[in-house]
Amino acid sequence: MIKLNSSKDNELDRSSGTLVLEEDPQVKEPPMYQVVLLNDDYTPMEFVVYILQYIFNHDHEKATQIMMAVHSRGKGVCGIFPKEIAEMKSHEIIKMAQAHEHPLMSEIEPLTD
Ligand code: TYC
Repeated sequence: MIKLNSSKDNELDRSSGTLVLEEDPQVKEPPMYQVVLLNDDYTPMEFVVYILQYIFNHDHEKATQIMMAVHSRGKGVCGIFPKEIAEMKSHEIIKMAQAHEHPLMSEIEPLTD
């Protein structure tokens, strides 16, 4: 068995036959962020569905499901990305909403693992 280890150098645990490799910081995954959509009383449902298809490539059924979850629960996750991409997509939602004079809002939240 091979285990990844962030603190120790490579070592072999002979009793269990486990090779413990030092983690390479260059191959560590970036911290991930959720793009969250917030409900409001004015943005048309079809506009939200359109945004979810256009910015997140969700199909119409998935986009409708996310929109309805946000509509009934107050907020919901549109997707999970590295921080810079999550920020870009969240800004894109707000820009498109403003361009159409809808109050639709989005934020990003770090994913704690
Ligand atoms: N609540 C809105 C309506 O009834 C629809 C809506 C859904 C708005 C999701 C924002 O993030 C949202 N027209």
